[in-house]
Amino acid sequence: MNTIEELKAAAAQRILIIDGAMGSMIQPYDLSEDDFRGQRFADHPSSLQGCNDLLCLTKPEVIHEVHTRFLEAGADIIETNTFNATTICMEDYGLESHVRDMNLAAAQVAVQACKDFQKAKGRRAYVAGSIGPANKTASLSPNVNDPAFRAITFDQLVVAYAQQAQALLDGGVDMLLAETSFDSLNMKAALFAISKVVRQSKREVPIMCSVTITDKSGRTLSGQTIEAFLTSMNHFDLFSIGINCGLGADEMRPYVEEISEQSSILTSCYPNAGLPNEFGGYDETAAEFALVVEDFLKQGWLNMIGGCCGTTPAHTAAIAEIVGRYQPRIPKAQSRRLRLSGLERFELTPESNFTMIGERTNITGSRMFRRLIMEEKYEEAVQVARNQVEGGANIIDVNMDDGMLDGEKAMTHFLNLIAAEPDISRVPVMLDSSKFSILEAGLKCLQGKGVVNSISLKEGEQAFLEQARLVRQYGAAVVVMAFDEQGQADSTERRVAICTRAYKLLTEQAGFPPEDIIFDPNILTVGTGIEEHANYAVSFIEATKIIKERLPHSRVSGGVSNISFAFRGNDPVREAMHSAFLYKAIQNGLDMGIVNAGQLEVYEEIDPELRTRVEDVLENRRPDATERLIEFAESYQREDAEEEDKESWRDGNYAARLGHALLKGVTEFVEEDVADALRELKPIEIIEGPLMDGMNVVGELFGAGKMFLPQVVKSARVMKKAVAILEPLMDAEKDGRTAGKGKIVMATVKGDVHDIGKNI
Ligand code: THG
Repeated sequence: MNTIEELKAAAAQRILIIDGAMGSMIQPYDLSEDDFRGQRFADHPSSLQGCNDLLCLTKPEVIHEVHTRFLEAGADIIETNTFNATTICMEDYGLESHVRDMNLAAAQVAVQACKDFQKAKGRRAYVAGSIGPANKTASLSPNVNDPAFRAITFDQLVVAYAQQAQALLDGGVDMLLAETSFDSLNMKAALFAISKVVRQSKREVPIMCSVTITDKSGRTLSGQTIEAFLTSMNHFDLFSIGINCGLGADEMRPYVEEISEQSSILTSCYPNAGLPNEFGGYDETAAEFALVVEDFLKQGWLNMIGGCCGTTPAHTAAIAEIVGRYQPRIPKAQSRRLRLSGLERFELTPESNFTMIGERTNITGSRMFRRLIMEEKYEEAVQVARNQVEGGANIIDVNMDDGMLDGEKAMTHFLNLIAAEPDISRVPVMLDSSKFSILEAGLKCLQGKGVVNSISLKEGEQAFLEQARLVRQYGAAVVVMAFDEQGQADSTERRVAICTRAYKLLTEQAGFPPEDIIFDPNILTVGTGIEEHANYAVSFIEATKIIKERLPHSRVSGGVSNISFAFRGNDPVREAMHSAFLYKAIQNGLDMGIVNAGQLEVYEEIDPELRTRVEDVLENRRPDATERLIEFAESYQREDAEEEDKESWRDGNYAARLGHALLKGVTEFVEEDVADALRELKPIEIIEGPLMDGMNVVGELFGAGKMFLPQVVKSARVMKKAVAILEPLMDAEKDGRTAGKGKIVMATVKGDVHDIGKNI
């Protein structure tokens, strides 16, 4: 049995115990500057007192003793004294060049302690090589004036973590524990480094991963929710995932529960001994600690339990006394779903209607965005991203492909900037480039789980597999374009054949889970007047349907605005084409699309004559379809030029205007229209009359698949705004008449699609 099998077997039998704090155990030894220095560092130019990681070299007997005390108290797993033993942290002491020795020595002393203990007591214990988060974060700028600045990069972290992991493994640790993650990008860099080192070592090593939540926001320091964190780490074949440090057990409770709920692997938890007192000390006694922790065990949330800051062998012993009474958690299989993350998780559920990917942050797809980037007007460029998210984009597509630009640099700079905007970075990023080096530069900036757009079989299987494996190591999902050595697929058969071939390669050879694969069967331009193009939309939709049937768990996406390039300059016609295309494509299984979020026409609202002519083109229904659309489009162009059509809805009565605003999600005129309505109706009558009428239309269209969820959410925003105006008026009316407001309690299943309705 290798270590993984051995530990898995043990964890299936019982809850394993992780040791307690190293730092607070070293303090009582009262070690002097000379003790820290020992002989080896007697002449070191700067002070070394307090550099605990150094003690494995200069006072190994102390560290051996601490390990032994935790083992005697009942620990199954002890952590090496290497939390800060990276070149990054050791720079503070000028000890970078001794990092390998520190880790080797720390591993050896811990392994020796386990061996000695086993000899004496006959019980096998394990050594986990501790890898801390480092003292610099890759996702946040320490400089308020320069939000794109980073004190450390992904690449620098990978080098440092790889060196540490290598030394720990060479020193003989049984497993690695990347812990106290306050920034998922740091953690992803650690896992990236570890996977490289472990692959080279040809050993199978259990890798544990642990996050920390530092305040009551329930988010990591870099802003991720627990769900988003779990999603960001999901690509890695971890032995266990859990939470430590930051909080005492009591405050950790909801997060422990969440991790337990949402992980398909073993879970761990090692809290501090309460919150620190005003002197930075920890007061929670072993008995108090055990009392809280016992409830976690009773709930069946954990497979491993231990202590972090301030916990002593007494705490370990208190845990050891109770663990035997409880069964270890049985990990739950999670459903196969595409899960992405920014600061928050984005999940495609079976109920997900349509996912919008904002297309505007693309310098090849927007003249404005291109100009802003070229002129380095990044602040305004960030605003473009924000507008997409506000317009309903669930993901934003970022493209910096231009011959005149350092694409890697621009991608990095822009992503670092939006990382500082929580209202933007809450959504996942889709990295869009035809250059793999730009995609890779982008991957190094995302703490969340993003999407690479795209890879293909253009350069053959080997390059495809290499890129896919790398994407996976960075922890992203992937868009695969229907492109192969012969070129772009434009028939249904070729579209399906290439996607099928890619699916097999990805799932069978690159270790890609099918739910992380998004196929793009090429949305190509129709209405060009070229006969070979006439069937492009039909074929895309046919291929979509077949792909969804034959390639389980995969998703289909496409660049929707491509379809209408032939009508450039005529936005009403283009929007009608997008909307009619989406209506059909979504019915046939299209899951997501790169679109101009916020500017999608509602299908039912398209002028019926225009719609017929558009659908004739899209569905390739008649040989003169394109001609007839062009003819009709000309009249549209004129109208559009007069800017008449767009605002004509403002001429209707207030009921019609409110109905229109609800349908289209226009919040701009709500005050005006509500004020008008108030001249004739009481507040409650406005809500029950024109507003509810409008929402009923929205509801019917949604039920019929003619509006998608993001559009409905925009309608709901209009409703909310109108009600917010009316509510105080109703309260004023009621004053003195009724005995106070009633309360409505609304409950839905957490995570269920109905939450949306409740929350808005
Ligand atoms: N598949 C995948 N990725 C893609 C595409 C795809 N990425 C790029 C593109 N296609 C999708 N994005 C856009 C973005 C903008 C436009 C079209 C597709 C667009 N722009 C206006 C135009 O060119 O007329 C620009 C108008 C302006 O300058 O403001 O239409 O298919 N995987």
